[in-house]
Amino acid sequence: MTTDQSRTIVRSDGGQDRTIVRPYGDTTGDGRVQLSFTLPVPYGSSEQRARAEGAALQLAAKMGMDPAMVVHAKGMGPDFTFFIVYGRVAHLVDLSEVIVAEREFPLLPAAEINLRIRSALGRKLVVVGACIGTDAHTVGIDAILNVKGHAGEKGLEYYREMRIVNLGAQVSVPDLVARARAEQADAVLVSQVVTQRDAHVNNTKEMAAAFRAAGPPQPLLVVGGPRFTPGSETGLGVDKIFGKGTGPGEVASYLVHALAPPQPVLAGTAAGDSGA
Ligand code: B12
Repeated sequence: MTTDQSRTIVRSDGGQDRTIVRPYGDTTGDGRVQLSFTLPVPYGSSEQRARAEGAALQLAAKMGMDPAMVVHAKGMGPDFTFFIVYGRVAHLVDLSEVIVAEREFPLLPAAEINLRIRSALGRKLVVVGACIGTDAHTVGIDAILNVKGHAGEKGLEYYREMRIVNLGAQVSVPDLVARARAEQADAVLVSQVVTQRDAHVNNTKEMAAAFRAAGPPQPLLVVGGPRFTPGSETGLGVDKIFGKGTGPGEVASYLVHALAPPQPVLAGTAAGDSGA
């Protein structure tokens, strides 16, 4: 069955799986989207306002919004204007072409994580964490490391078999490398939230290069922050990238996946653990 708003596939059981969808504003499939952006144009006099809104509409038209209307415009200082534009796009989304990256490791309960560390390392797994460069946004790294955790999940400090050293904000790369070596870190967890002028990318590359230059032993390098794209590890020279909405349990599971592989179970031994 085909409609002008979306293509649907009729299943043999009579149900419908929609594979082609369009954005929805007022009515289903009407193609309406909302876009916000800033232009370096003033929004002072009535003439400037008219020109600014015309500029916004020109951009919207070039992006394929037709019709489009400026639903909000606000001067940002004397030389800039922030806009919200609402309009229709003709583009279709094919859900069958959406690729969802699968996690390459299983999510494990805390008891199993502790057991894996004990069996594989025979000691605590050492994690050193920090916000590097000038970045002072510690809430994200604290959400992962602090015992209170994030969104109902306990942080890494909760895990009995992990030793966490949280260095806090604005740690320089040389200080991080020196401390990681002094603590004999198995993993270094770095947070980068500020992305202006690609600070997060540059700081991450600098950090990875510094650890490489320091020579072995190389800790596992894990970086996170809301504007990183998971999967971009190779270009940044690190082992793992985590993006927005990461939970501490996911990070703990990754750490044992990478550093504490499952050990062969010997006949006659029972694997039990009371918890974290
Ligand atoms: C709180 C906050 C602050 C606080 C920070 C307090 C603190 N101790 O952290 C204060 C007031 C100090 C601050 C200052 C500034 N801020 Co600020 N701040 C925010 C705000 C409102 C919330 C950030 C936050 O706490 N999020 C909650 C945490 C839990 O989320 P998260 O960081 O994304 O972390 C999660 C994941 O990303 C991931 N994760 C993060 N790190 C890591 C690390 C690892 C290893 C792993 C595995 C996962 C992981 O896991 C976490 C849990 O899911 C954001 C806007 C916003 N709504 O996001 C702006 C924001 C981040 N700030 C911004 C800016 C510009 C600044 C300032 C430059 C402002 C100024 N002109 O002074 C300064 C910079 C200070 C500095 N030197 O860094 C911009 C950044 C723009 C950009 N993209 O670069 C934002 C986006 C606001 C904005 N829209 O403009 N800020």
